[in-house]
Amino acid sequence: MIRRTILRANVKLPEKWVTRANKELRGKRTAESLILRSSNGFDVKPIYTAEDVTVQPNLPGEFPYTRGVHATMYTAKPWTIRQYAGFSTAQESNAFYRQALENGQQGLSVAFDLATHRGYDSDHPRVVGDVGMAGVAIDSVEDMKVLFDNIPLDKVSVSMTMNGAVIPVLAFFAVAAEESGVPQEKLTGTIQNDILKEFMVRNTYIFPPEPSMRVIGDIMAYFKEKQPKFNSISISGYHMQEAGANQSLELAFTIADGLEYIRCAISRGLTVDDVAPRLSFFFGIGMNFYHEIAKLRAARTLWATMVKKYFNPKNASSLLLRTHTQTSGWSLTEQDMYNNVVRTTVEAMAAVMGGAQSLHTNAFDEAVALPSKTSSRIARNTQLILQEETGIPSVCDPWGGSYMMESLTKNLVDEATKIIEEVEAKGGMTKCVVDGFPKLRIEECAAVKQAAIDSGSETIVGVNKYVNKEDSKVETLKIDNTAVLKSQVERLTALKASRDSAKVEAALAAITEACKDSSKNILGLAIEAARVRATLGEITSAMEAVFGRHVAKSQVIQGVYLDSYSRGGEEKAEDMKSVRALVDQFAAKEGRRPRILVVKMGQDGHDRGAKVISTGFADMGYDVDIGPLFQTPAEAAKHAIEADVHVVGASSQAAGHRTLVPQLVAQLKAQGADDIVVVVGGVIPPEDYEALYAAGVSHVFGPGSPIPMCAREVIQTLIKRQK
Ligand code: SCD
Repeated sequence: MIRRTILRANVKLPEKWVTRANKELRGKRTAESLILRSSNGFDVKPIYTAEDVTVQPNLPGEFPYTRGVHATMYTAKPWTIRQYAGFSTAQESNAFYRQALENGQQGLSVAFDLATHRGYDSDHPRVVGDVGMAGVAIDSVEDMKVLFDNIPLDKVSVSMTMNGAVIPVLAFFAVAAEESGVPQEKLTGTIQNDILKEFMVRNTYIFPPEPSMRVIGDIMAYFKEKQPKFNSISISGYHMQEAGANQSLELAFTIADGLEYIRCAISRGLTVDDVAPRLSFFFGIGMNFYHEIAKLRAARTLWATMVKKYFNPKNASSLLLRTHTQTSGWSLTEQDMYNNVVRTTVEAMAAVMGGAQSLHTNAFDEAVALPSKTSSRIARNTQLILQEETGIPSVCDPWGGSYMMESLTKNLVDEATKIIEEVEAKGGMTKCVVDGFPKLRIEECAAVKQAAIDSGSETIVGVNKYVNKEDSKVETLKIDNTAVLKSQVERLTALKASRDSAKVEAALAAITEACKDSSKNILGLAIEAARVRATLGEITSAMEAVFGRHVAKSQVIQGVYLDSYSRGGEEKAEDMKSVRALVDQFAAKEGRRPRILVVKMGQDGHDRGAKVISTGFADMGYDVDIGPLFQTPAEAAKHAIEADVHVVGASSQAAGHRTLVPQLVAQLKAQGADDIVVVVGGVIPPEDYEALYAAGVSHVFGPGSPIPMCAREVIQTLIKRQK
């Protein structure tokens, strides 16, 4: 949210209330001016009455499940406390999981490092900066066995966030369980396996969209036969919200993705009832409290209604939208970091009041680093307190029947239905993802939101209002990337020396053949390969030989940042103008506009920051190039030189900057271009600033830096260099 709006024809306020409100307001403003325009585009009224409720919801456990998928909800079993974690080596992550389970965590949720996500073994030259950083490094079944050592996989359900390299990871998990005495049919848990949203926002894909959908079909078919208690996909809106989507877009694209996965299953000869009961969901929960509760209620309603309409299942379980939720990582701020505990608590309350099945609460320091022991404990305890101290779980759907909540839920259902119908009319989500329309809609939303924050029309306490002038440094967790890398490489070398290479080669060749022949199941063959100790990189390469590796195209959206920022008032519009004037001054002398290349190096695909910066800088008069994702420092330097840029802006969200940015500066120097200014932005802990400056970086912009301020500092540096 939110800006004031004027009364629209379809927004009615009760007359009696308007009279009373106007009297209270004593002419300073009108009752109608209290209506807010939500970021979803519909109006939020200051008062709701029975007249706003056109649909009375059914009971929890009844179609369309608006009030919950179970009749008893948390009164019989509260949501699962499932903290997403993983870092460094399998051994260190295993110790962390065991301690978390002892201290009240109820399910596991594994975070893999970016090398694993993208299907590279730890010794691959493209991943030096990524191994063990944003998650745990897994190269083979041996690592997976260490990861779950002494964790009973027949009792603890395990979620794994893996999409690109889903085949080798599932294969390693099945074999690790089997070798610890737990057969596949007993395994409970969830694999994220939601490739469509990867192409839209998260970017840890490996293969192009069509073969990626084939892989998903293989997994659904395999699970139906062999791993029936495992949820085959966690259809995720979370990453859309993190990338900037508002609730309507998040809802609509997520539900539309789900419909597409059912179609994918049907196209392989499965039925809706073979797969839909094991499809699960995942939504982000941000600071828009009422709307987030309404969103989960709307999601259940939409899913049940749409699945019934399009597939008419026989099994009622096919209609149930069961969902994991995570508090918003994007809402966390580096400034005045302890405020994040409060934000996470409010978001967690929205998740559970919305009836989520499972929840991850973010740690307060995740704006800049992986969570420390202390911040992880506070995050977990936030949920334990909600479960055991507040009484919140003692009532099913506590907001049910609220005039406001029922009205917001219906608005969201209506708004999302329109978008889903637009997607369906375009031929479904795979087609839309290929032509890029959902991605652009989300990026546009992100730019508008960032401009609203930068201009102050949307408040973030401690960032653009009530800024804390005192130093509030927080100790953060550091991963020694070089030590993890060394240990992984040693383990890989030992593994390769001890296995039967002829068996490995035969197993990999069978995978390659299966990729050419859709009657074969790739997952079944990957499990055979895992048994003989093929590595993650090898299994991926065996598939890549047929499928190829996907390369995405990047586009810069123009105009929306300027438009939204200027709405922050005259002072803000002037601010933008003064940056543009500096840009023009530079251009007049230089004979061309300042040119910036925005790069993402390593396997970090979080590109919201890069996209928003590109849009903002373009709106302030810069020429902007966006580099392709996943560049090495040498490739980024070459690109910068070829594009003849004045500045390279490296955006880093996954801790790779410590290794990759100094390499970028060195590469520019080595290629004779040390006149190119290097700036860095994103999730950069303050204690890393000095090392970056020492390496030759000119500016570091941490989370929450307003774009006009960044654009001004960069252009001032360029002007100084002109003299
Ligand atoms: C629950 N049960 C009940 C009940 N409540 N039965 C009767 N009455 C009630 N009131 C039953 C359920 O039916 C189920 O049994 C069992 O109890 C377990 O409950 P559940 O509700 O299914 O809970 P859980 O096992 O925890 O599963 C929750 C999901 C699952 C379905 C949502 O998919 C899940 O755990 N997802 C987590 C995904 C995750 O961790 N993602 C992290 C992503 P049956 O099964 O027999 O029916 C992180 C991420 O991407 C971060 C960002 C990034 O990396 O980019």
